[in-house]
Amino acid sequence: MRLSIVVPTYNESENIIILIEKLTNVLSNVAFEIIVVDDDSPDGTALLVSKLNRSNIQIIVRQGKRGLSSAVIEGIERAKGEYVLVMDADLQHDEGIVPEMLALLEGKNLDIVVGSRYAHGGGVGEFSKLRSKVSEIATSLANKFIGLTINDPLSGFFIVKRSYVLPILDSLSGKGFKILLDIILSSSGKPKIGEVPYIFKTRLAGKSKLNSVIVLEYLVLLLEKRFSFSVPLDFVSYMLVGLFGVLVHLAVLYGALLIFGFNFISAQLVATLAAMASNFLLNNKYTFFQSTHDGKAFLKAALRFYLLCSLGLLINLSISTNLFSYGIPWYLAGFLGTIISATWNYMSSKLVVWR
Ligand SMILES: Nc1nc2c(ncn2[C@@H]2O[C@H](COP(=O)(O)OP(=O)(O)O)[C@@H](O)[C@H]2O)c(=O)[nH]1
Ligand SMILES: [Mg+2]
Repeated sequence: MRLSIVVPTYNESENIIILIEKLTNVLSNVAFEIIVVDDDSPDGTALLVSKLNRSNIQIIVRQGKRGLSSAVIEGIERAKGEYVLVMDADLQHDEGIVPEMLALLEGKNLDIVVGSRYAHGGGVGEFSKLRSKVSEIATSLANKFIGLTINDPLSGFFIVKRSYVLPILDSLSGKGFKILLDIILSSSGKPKIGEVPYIFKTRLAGKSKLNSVIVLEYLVLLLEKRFSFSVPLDFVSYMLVGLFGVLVHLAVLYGALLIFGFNFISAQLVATLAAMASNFLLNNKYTFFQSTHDGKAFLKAALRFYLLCSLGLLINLSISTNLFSYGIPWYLAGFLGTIISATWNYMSSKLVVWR
């Protein structure tokens, strides 16, 4: 088979069938298969595809929303074609250029051909100002940081030779949205890359799953690849949220003491509760966005979070006061107590609150 098409989906029931029809039309001369990798979308995307009952369409259903890059990797593992095309389900990528991409790849014997929004003749359609800016900065960062010279290293629309990507599948980070960059950065040599311009279309149905966490994911990916280390992204996010919590704490402490005239211990108590609230809300929205709680579960989760963090506070107090009483200097005792309780909070949040 010449081409395997990997399509990651999350709640794309309004788009996926249209995409399959469009691909089938445009690829009438190509032997291809489609591999849909769905994270058990609540809107029934997977069921819809399996009802088509076509022999050249496979569907992988994974439990829980596990992320775009890792979905693409699972799809590539399953692919049998000589080339693998990765594209979104939401019709924003122009299937019309696929034959041209394939011809370029075969004609020039390249490793990767990218559908490019930023090559001459391409465009981003109706991106919001903010998103254009973020996309522009992220692109130039990738080029500077890594020494790439392609116009759109963050594209989610590309063809790669399967024999090129197979040996590096295990070294991919699998985090976030930036699978192409991940592939390029994980190769040992420089891949031979071509680009075909296209205009990124506006999403007509369904919602974008992009949120601000991906900016953080992106930076972590760059750092990881540049310096070859690995940190769990949610840990970085948790600690940033915690630092912000300290600011909230100090601000509320200030207000309670100096504006509302509380005594110190009540002011400190109110500030602690406020910081925990801020930590809970931000972690719920960003750090653990893949298992966010809302509705009834929200209150239950908040209660658990408060209990576990209070326990963290007790651990902090008992460790630091003990260390201090053994003659360890105050800053070291305070620091160690804080680190240990922060780790406790992180582990218990991850394992209990946002399991
Ligand atoms: N399997 C899977 N697919 C995802 C996930 N997040 C996004 N997608 C799919 O990845 C593609 C790109 O996502 P989209 O939200 O449109 O990103 P945007 O175009 O950058 O706004 C779409 O086909 C989504 O359905 C995920 O967590 N798991
Ligand atoms: Mg999209």
